[in-house]
Amino acid sequence: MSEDDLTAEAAYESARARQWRERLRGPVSRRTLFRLSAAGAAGAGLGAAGGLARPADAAGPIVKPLPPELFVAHGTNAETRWEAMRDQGYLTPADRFFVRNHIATPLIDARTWRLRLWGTGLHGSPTEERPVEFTYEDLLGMRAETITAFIECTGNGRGFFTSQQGQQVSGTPWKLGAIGVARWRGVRLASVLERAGLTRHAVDVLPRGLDAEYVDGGVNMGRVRRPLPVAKALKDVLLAYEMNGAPLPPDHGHPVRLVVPSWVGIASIKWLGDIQVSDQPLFSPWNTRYYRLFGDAYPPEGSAPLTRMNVKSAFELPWDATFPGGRVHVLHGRSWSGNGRIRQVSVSTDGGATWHRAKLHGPGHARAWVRWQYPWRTPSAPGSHVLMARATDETGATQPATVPHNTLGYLFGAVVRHPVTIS
Ligand SMILES: Nc1nc2c(c(=O)[nH]1)N[C@H]1C(S)=C(S)[C@@H](COP(=O)(O)O)O[C@H]1N2
Ligand SMILES: [Mo]
Repeated sequence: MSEDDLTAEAAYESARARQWRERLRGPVSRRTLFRLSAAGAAGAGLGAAGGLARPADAAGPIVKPLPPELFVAHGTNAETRWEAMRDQGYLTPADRFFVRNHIATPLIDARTWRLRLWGTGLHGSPTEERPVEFTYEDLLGMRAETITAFIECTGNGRGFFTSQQGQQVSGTPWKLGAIGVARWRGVRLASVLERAGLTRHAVDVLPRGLDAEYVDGGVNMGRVRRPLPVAKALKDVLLAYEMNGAPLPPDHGHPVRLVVPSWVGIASIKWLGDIQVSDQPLFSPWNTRYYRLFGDAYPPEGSAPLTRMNVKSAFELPWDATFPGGRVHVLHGRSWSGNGRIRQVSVSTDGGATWHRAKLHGPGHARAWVRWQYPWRTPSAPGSHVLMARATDETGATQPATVPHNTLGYLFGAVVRHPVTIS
């Protein structure tokens, strides 16, 4: 099967990409385009006819400081160092919350920002040119709701496909730091959809970011957007304008982002600009060519689009941590699952030969993580050891020893082997 036939949707996407390239050669000169993209606003001059907000001026890929003791930088992305969570409470502070940017953080003025809803799933089928609009003030004036939830990149743990399983995958080689838990405050997407005139026939919503268009391998995929079924949109999705009690920072979606609890991070669209609401199923590259499982274990068009995250655990330790021998050292960590609460965590300090129950403590929100600890009597002789943590959630889902390969390296849910040294 040729790549063109991957799926009907993929063929549609590549046809659209071709049309896009043809448009680029049209009225707007290459020079102008270069200037626009240099400003992080490629396509602003082309998209204007659509009546959508122009992508805002971009800053660097990431605006906030990324001190090396808090983050590991990966190009336009940065992962939290787990040791930076050791002295923290339940939540991940914004200064150490991981950042996953397809392109770059745009700076958007909340005063001129508008959320635009349009499509055949709304009464009167408002068009993209004449959408239903909400200002930032409009949203602040609606009933607020607060939820504690993780946002986790679908590729969190991707690096372990290679380091533990010897497999090639593409994408950012995260360890386990592409997750954070925050208290998000905002308005329910359900309330906004209702006000905009949601019909009984709506099936999908397609939220889209205001960051620049994403180009992959020379193909312009358009702005970051991923369809969400109406059922999930109405269930527990938030349009968040606050993170941990402060206005949403630029890198995390200012002025408004989606928070789609328990689901793959890509669903939680940042810098939200518009939402198409449709009475037909919607597609974008983010539910056709990305965020499905591809590879020998999966059908050629990939698995179904990914939704819930899986079970994972991490120690609040540096990679290759060093301990003095012959003492009791309390190991701390956190475990989480997109299926709900964590029921049990076991720790092995001998590479998986024996397992011991960890003690769970503090809150264990269904859509976030639980903290745990285990007192380890360190061996007296110097040497290398492997620590492992394995969680089981309320549905009985647990962490296996290995996971089947997928080419994009998503959902690495196997037990991670954490190397430490006794000095
Ligand atoms: N507009 C937009 N939304 C986006 C992204 C993006 O690049 N652009 N990245 C997505 C991905 S892949 C993830 S994992 C989360 C990361 O959220 P964070 O950067 O606040 O941690 O945002 C999602 N929302
Ligand atoms: Mo992600």
